Amino acid sequence: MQIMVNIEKDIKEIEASNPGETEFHQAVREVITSVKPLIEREEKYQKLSIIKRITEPDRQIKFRVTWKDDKGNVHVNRGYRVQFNNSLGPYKGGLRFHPSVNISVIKFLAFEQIFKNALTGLPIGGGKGGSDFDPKGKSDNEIMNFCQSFMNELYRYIGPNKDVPAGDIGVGEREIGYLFGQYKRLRNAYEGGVLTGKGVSYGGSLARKQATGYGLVYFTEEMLKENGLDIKNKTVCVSGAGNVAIHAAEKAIELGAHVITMSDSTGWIYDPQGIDIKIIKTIKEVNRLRLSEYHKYKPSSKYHEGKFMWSIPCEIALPCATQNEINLECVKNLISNNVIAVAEGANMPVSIEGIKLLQDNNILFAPGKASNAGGVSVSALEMSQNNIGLKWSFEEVDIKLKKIMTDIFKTASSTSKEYGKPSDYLSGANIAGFKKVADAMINQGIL
Ligand code: NDP
Ligand code: 2IT
Repeated sequence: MQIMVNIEKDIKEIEASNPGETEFHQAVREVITSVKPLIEREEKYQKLSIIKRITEPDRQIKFRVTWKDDKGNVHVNRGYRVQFNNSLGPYKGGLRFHPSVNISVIKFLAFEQIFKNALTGLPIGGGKGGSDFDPKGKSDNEIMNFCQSFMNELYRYIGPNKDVPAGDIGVGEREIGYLFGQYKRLRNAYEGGVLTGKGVSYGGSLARKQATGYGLVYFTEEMLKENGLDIKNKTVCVSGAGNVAIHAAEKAIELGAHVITMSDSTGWIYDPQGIDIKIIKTIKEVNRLRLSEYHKYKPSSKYHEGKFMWSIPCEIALPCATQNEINLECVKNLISNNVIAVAEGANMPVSIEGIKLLQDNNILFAPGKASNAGGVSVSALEMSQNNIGLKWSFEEVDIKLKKIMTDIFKTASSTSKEYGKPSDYLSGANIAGFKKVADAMINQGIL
């Protein structure tokens, strides 16, 4: 017997009790709408108020971060850690340092992380944190001061079996190093598994840096394969020029794709001859400069100031910058240029209306919580290596990553079929992730 559910009423109530949190509302709407067929199938989810429970974080921590710049001026930023759900393992998720960070952004990211982490099949719960601190233009010393002050407060709430942060926008190996150093000093203990994305010489996993971007391409390959297609010789547009974008482009090129765009927060480049990823690494990773520099190395390329609107024709789109970077207008540009697949490297880069238009036009769509899960997966492998005191080779980790991404794809695909929505990988991923977390919550009692 099918159960009557009023999903819209639940969503409206969640919106009303979290006023103004637009990104969080968007993530909740996307997940809750697509799990309707699951809620209708089994009475227990409604009876035990799972929607209300799963959308309310275990706790939300907000704190002051005071730090001194190189001129001696004192600054105050706000720090956050949202510990959303630990039914499957310790809270796990990155830290984002960006001026746009607020409680809504951190909650949406932590909420997505719960289901992403469930899909990996590894024992990790969902959390996220960060600060409205802007790392742009700051000296190394200022970054270190900020990270140390941030950890002076955060250390009380985290631990290898409690909550394990990692990187995200604005937080890479350098920042994780400073955060880890301060945690170690405050605890007077070497607890390697408290943070992931560490430098490889002190407990970091090989292939963690590459994992999100490579994993995105492994997932995309699987999705194309199921639909009789191949990434080889395809034209690919990538957005972003950070950790995820660089390694997605690198792997796509290695597999024979033709990557022709990348972007950053000030502009975008179009290189019809194909992006040279070595040049991008020199500009963004080594020198921390703007993408406009690329033209100096490759005069045949073109730099455009402003937001990338996905107006360059491509067959595969890999958005790897930030949330809502692909609005309806961008989707219309992609469709009019005959795109065949859009796979999310960033978290929630395509708006809800954008996803609908893509799916209505039968364009393959890979949802971020499935397709960008490679990073957190290798983070969990880093925790395992720290636990057992061993280090796996790059190849060993890469093979495990590929298998995890293939399994996530298979789960999303088979679940989409099981619930009557074949090739709707968004519904498949959301239902599979949600079911796993909800069932664990139910088994662990009313908490
Ligand atoms: P980085 O900080 O390394 O890179 C982010 C890139 O996106 C930069 O090129 C940045 O421009 C650009 N960007 C950031 N914000 C904006 C904005 N508001 N408008 C335009 N461009 C912007 O971050 P990551 O590569 O780590 O993260 C990218 C995305 O991937 C995020 O959505 C993140 O949540 C997601 N993600 C990251 C994972 C990871 O392991 N790192 C794992 C899974 C998902 P600029 O160079 O000018 O700063
Ligand atoms: O969004 C994400 O999955 C990340 N930023 C990575 C999280 C992690 O704990 O490695």
